[in-house]
Amino acid sequence: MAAQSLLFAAAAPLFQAPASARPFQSLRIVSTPGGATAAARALVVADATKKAVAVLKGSSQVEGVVTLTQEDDAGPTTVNVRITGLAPGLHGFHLHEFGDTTNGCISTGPHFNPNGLTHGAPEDEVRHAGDLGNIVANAEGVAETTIVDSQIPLTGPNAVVGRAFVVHELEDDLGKGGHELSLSTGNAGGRLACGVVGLTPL
Ligand SMILES: [Cu+2]
Ligand SMILES: [Zn+2]
Repeated sequence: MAAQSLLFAAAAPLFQAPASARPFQSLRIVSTPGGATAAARALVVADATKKAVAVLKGSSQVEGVVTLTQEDDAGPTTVNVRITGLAPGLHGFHLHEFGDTTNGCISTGPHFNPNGLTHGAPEDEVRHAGDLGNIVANAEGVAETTIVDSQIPLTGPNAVVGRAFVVHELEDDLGKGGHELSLSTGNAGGRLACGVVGLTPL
């Protein structure tokens, strides 16, 4: 009887088995010899969590640590930020193109922009991939936040490992300030501290 169900399930066109054939039971028989388990295991391997860290330093007293976690290759990256020594208020926070600090944070180049778009807010369709908006420092000069973003993966062609985070002196106007720099940098002013993104153990 089991062999009959198996034959039927294999021969029947998908989704067209009559209700009386109890398709769910047939399906269970077909996938019992380890097929589903093997597929699940393959999925886990492909989607292994990746983690990275950037230690931010600069010429001022501003410093911080940024950790990035991506649980699966197609999913968003969670960015945990803790930066100290800031003036209270908003500060532009971006992922810049290069992981080069030869000449300080200026060597990290422009905002990471693999799609050749103009500067914007993190929620805008038209934005640099590196546009993470502003972080807010409290009265003690500490900015602590968690950002979830889909444009800064740790794997694939647009991976940000080897690039750098920069925290700025001023508020990022998110491309809407009308300044000549609004559509390239958000007019966020000087670069207070920066750090190169590198892989770290989970
Ligand atoms: Cu920047
Ligand atoms: Zn930008």
